[in-house]
Amino acid sequence: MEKEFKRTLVTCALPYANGPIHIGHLAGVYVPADIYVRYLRLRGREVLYVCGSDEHGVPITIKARQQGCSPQDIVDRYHGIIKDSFEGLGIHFDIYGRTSSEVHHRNAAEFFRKLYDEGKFITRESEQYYDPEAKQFLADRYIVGTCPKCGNEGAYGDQCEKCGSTLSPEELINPKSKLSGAAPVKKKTTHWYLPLQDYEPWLREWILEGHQEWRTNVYGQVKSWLDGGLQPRAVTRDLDWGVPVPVEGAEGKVLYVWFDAPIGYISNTQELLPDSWEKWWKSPETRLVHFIGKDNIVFHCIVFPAMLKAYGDGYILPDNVPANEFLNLEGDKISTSRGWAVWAHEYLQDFPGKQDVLRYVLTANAPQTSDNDFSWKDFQSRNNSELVAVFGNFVNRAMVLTHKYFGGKVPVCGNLEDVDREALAQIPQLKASMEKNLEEFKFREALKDAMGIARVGNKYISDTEPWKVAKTDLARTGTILNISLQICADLAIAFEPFTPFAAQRLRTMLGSALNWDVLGRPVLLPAGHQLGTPELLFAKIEDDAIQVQLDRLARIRAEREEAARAEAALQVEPQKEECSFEEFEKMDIRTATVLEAERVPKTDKLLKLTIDTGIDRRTIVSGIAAYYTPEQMVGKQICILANLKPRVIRGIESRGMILMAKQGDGSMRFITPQEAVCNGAIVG
Ligand code: B3M
Ligand code: ZN
Repeated sequence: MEKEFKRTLVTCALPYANGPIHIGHLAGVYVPADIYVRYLRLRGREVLYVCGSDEHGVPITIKARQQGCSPQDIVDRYHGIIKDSFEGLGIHFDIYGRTSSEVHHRNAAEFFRKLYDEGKFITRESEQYYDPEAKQFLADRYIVGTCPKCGNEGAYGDQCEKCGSTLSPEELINPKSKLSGAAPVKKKTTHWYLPLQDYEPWLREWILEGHQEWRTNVYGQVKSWLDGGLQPRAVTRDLDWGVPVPVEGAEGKVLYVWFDAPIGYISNTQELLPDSWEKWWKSPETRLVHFIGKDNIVFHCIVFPAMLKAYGDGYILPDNVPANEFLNLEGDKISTSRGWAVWAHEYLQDFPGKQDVLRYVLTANAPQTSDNDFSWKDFQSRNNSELVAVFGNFVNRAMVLTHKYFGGKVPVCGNLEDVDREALAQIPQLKASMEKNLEEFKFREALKDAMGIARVGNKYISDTEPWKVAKTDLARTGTILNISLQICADLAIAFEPFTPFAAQRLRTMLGSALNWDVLGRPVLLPAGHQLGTPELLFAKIEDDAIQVQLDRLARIRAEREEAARAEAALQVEPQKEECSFEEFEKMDIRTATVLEAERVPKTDKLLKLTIDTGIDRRTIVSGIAAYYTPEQMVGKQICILANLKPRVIRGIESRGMILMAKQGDGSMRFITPQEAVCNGAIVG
């Protein structure tokens, strides 16, 4: 049976304050959460909406090192940027806190301390890499070496970004510390672990039996973790950035970022509501919902609940965790480090006043059940052919015609005809579907319903043609416009969660505050009600604005390909099998000069060279046209293998081979003596 709750606590994953947020974050977590919260508020429900920056963790310390500043500088900078991006997009949390705050440090330390005092942790000694020069234990990310799978020399201790393998630092060949470059040594260290396996039966019952309504991607991931068997999980780290471990003998250790970060939800609530936070966290009448991305599922469904369970004291558990899959960008994985992203703060600069368009497109394409793709062409076409051509166009026609024929006052509604009744009848149905979808976190589908109302309106006004009817029957025109305006009011409500800026403009135009309950009722705006001035809700996005974005991405792609090529060029082949001196002696390598050169017709690769070998003049066909023009070759002294068995290439007999140095990316350069020598000198 559905439980009745009095209030809802909505949390959004706390973004790491080590970079700005991008459309992947927005589509996966923040836009759906915001839709949900706005919807609940429209319905008059009691909601608390909590988020904040996650300001600990190794990536932040690495970024600080790269930029030559302190971790605090990094989190201060990105906390501000991220907070402003959310505000700019209409995502207004009740509190956007930070885990570097004093309240949080105190809270997280107290949380650890209680579990520690109650013997809820186990300790384990292990050997970990240590930098003897920097005198510091090394997080996996701080160790680089050669990938055992693909030979990439820049693989990290946890992952090779080249071949995508997950690694452990032990697997790296020639590991080096990123701090000092020294070879790390193994050193013993002790850490505290939460024995997750003890919570397994309870987790099974609570989630696998009790929450079968959770999204299949979430439920499935939880099930496979549980079926795989849970292991003790370290909750401390050897690091100097984070919440210090509050027990004796733990100098130089901090809480693991995934231990302190979820406590951040509680800390932020406390900071906002020092006197009443407990009603949000410890009342069975509160429904807790975590919005997150799929990579955070294990922490929110297994680790944090186990922590809360261990702590006891009446903490509630999430009633749902609607995690999304990932959003790709133009067919490629979004990657912060490679710059392959659309950043929220840049979008707001490039498309001022178009926050709704991004919210709309990210919802229409939400990666709810599987990864999905964002493309700029789709962005443009959804704006132009949906928001502008359907929603905006309908509202504009209704408003402008009412001003034209009725002085901007809602006209009287006369007798209804079938076409009127049919249009009106669809709205409550769409509303019911929308409610169901929103309650079930199906935001993409709910948006379709909302757009369905706009389509009903747009079709209705096109079919009834009030601008024509006005020539003969002004009363009927009034009825049509009355109905159209009621639908406009429905839209102002239905779109509030999705496109809040446009919804607000529409309310202002309609001169009415509207709540969810009236959506779909016959009269939202009474006859005689004075409307405001019509203005366009959405504007067309032209090709050039899209081209700017495509060009930017093309530049990033080109730079990335160039970097990959440059890196490939440096890859060298392993040494070949041994050969004897006699075998080598058989090869007649000697100097020669190119006398003539021309392209071999109908090929891109081949040059036909006439060569003075010192012993004769001959023709050699060589595959170097991609690297040298015929003009560049003429007069050059080169080395050739003279006694290679002749071959006929493209109908030309080639006698010998030009010696080339070939790099890892396939590019070639010919070998030339350091100083000019006579042709025919033996090389060996
Ligand atoms: N800082 C966000 C991430 O994985 C991570 C979430 C913490 S939520 C408590 O992007
Ligand atoms: Zn690799």
